[in-house]
Amino acid sequence: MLYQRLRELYDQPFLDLVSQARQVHERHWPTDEIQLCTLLSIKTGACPEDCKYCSQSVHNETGIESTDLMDVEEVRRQARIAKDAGSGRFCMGAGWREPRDDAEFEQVLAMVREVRELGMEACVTLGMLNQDQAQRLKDAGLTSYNHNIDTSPEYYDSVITTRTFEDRIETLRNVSQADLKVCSGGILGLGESIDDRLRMLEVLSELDPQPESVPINRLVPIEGTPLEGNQPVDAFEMCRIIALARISIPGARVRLSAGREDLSEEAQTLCFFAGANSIFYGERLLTTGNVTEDRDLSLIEKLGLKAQTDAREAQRESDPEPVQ
Ligand code: SAM
Ligand code: DTB
Ligand code: SF4
Repeated sequence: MLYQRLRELYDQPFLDLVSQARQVHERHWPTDEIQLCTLLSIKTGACPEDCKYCSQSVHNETGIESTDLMDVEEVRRQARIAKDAGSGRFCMGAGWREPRDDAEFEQVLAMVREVRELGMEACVTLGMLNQDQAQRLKDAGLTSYNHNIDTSPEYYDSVITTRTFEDRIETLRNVSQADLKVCSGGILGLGESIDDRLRMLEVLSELDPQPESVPINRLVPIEGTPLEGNQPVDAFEMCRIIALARISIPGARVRLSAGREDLSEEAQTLCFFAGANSIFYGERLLTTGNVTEDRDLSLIEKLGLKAQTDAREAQRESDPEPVQ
């Protein structure tokens, strides 16, 4: 969807925007269902990239402990625990610029196979990917590859300088060419303008094919990063962007991602109403905490939602109708 149209939608009164997003949501998705995704950091820290928000970059002095790549057995154990706790998707993240074609990549392929064997959706985020690597992940049974564009092309250089926006798009192209689904979204609260947020959604919605899932993260400010003192993103702002993501990418799972810990249950509910139908579930994200499972399950129950626990694709209209 083009910037101008996104701007018009955005400039409406809040409730009008949310109401339109809800209509789109109702046409494309079951309204009582939420996807629960569990994150696991399979290799933490010592990352050469200079992403200004990230605890894992060597350029930031955050004091997190770096780890080697996790054993396949341990990943299997964690995935099993996640499945037993009701999670339907297992997302594994590595603090890499890109994977090398070595034994460690083989190890990641083995992790993907294990997760798929448990009947969960499997997603990995390993940094930049070439076509051959994408194909090997596809062959191992990977459901989706996460690679966020993070922000607008214009603001990108203010956040990351060690690789370009175009590099990110190329990885997404390689992922799609291997017939893998794309999971791509961004972060709010980096110091970007509203225009940047809309441009980010313009780029995401113009991807062909559109992403299968769109994580909208709210910056988790991390001590020792250049963004540690950033102002928290207002819940209504978060909700507006979720509504726009729902309208412009109707067939995607829109994920209310990092930064839920200090959003009230009411604010999260508003985000669900505006089209978010996925969350990160489990007490940890990658290097920071998350809402506890008990609290999430209690909110899900209060709202009469049910977790989508199997690996099927949710029903959606194959031919999305544009919002007038
Ligand atoms: N190294 C890989 C990469 O950057 O593609 C994968 C891991 S990286 C941590 C995955 C995504 O998590 C980032 O693109 C960013 O959108 C999100 N993220 C990282 N740190 C964050 C933070 N402090 N707050 C919110 N989102 C964050
Ligand atoms: C995404 O969009 N958000 C996740 C996942 N994809 C890999 C990561 C959130 C990280 C939050 C900060 C941390 O725990 O280090
Ligand atoms: Fe490395 Fe990914 Fe963190 Fe950037 S976001 S520093 S690439 S782990």
